[in-house]
Amino acid sequence: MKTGERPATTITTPRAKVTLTREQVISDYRLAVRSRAASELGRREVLIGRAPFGIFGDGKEIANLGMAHAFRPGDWRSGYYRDQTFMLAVGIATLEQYFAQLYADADLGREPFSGGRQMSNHYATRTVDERGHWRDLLSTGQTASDLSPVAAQMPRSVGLAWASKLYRTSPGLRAVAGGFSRNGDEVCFCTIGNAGTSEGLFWESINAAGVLQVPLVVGVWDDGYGISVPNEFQTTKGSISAALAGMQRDSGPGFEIRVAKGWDYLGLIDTFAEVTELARREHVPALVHVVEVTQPQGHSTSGSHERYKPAACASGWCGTRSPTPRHLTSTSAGTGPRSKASASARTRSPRRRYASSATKRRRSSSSRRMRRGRISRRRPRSCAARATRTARSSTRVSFARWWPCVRTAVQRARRSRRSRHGTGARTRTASHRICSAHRTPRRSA
Ligand SMILES: Cc1ncc(C[n+]2csc(CCOP(=O)(O)OP(=O)(O)O)c2C)c(N)n1
Ligand SMILES: [Mg+2]
Repeated sequence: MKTGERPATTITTPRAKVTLTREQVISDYRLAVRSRAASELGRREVLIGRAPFGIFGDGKEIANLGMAHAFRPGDWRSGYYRDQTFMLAVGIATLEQYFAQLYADADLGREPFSGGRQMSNHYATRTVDERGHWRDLLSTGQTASDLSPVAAQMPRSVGLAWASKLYRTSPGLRAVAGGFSRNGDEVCFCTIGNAGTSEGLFWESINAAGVLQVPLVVGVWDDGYGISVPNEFQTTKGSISAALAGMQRDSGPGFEIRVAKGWDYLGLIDTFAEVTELARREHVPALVHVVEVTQPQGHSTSGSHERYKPAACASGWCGTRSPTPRHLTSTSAGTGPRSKASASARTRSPRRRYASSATKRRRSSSSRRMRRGRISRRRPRSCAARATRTARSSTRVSFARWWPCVRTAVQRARRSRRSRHGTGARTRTASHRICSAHRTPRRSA
């Protein structure tokens, strides 16, 4: 752009020709930042004992947005716990509901997905109303209830996509399709993590979808790890798209397989739009392998990924670009994409990367201290200490101050939970019991 020239007000993606206005782009950016702030605040709420457990979608924001642009009312999602940005983008969830679920709020008005019975980031929409009558499933987006066993969403996503096929091809069904299907145009969007693709359910489902030729779009969010296990140790060729290459459709039926980068906003929108159009129009299944997504806070609130990932990965970069700006990754100080740490993480061999020399040094020093009886291996850190650490690392990035809407959501969810259970109720929650257990002094042998 030349100096003095007005910036373009729209941008069009190269292949699928999706046109985005400047307002749409800014609104996506805001949503990504809010979602990241919600993940950070969510973790903090768990570590200070206000919520029992958390698993979040940080690092997957842009991939989620890419998929959300292709989603239409009447479509289905069958996914896993990294889809909060998608759910916010397509309007199935709000930030208030997200925090209500984190606090396990039993009120269905506030936590409509499961009334506090599911883990965080587990969503669901209803197919029937209070009187047991079918709802109009074409007026809004739908999601099947999230399941905790890895890859359990896969067979169900094939079923949902197959339903579209049957509505299009079966005359008997077409006659009763009102409120369920418009000529079988509905697509099922399925999401799964890279490690989830090692499950048998994944392979059976992909094969079935390829044989049946159903409108299924699978997004694989690949952060390179399944908790602590890197791709090299569990996926043939270290890449699910490479392993599935033989399923790529050529002259005959098969899968449309694409690779996209988790930080490439326009590329993701373009890729998902293209394959979704194919799935909708011709019922060709597709898989988008989204690589270079990050996981800046680690797997869940039940662990510390600093213990098993190289420093660059644990800080959210892993030798790639972060899907949100650098200052938003709370622990990323000094480890940008071109830093020595990330460069060395890229070039190290898998086994060496798995246990870096820094990790080995730390392990051997802590085992020396353990032998001398200074620390005990299993001593749990107190919740208070963990909370202080988190609060300290977050002072640099004060999301709550920057993004009042996230703060309002968290406060509203807290307040309504308190008004229902009374202020003392928190002391009786599972989360508090967990925290008390952490505070219990450990007797060392
Ligand atoms: C059948 C089954 N085995 C193991 C687990 C424990 N588990 C939960 S998440 C997870 C790792 C999933 O990794 P990945 O699919 O890469 O998703 P990510 O969390 O990295 O996004 C494991 C092993 C489980 N929930 N279900
Ligand atoms: Mg993973």
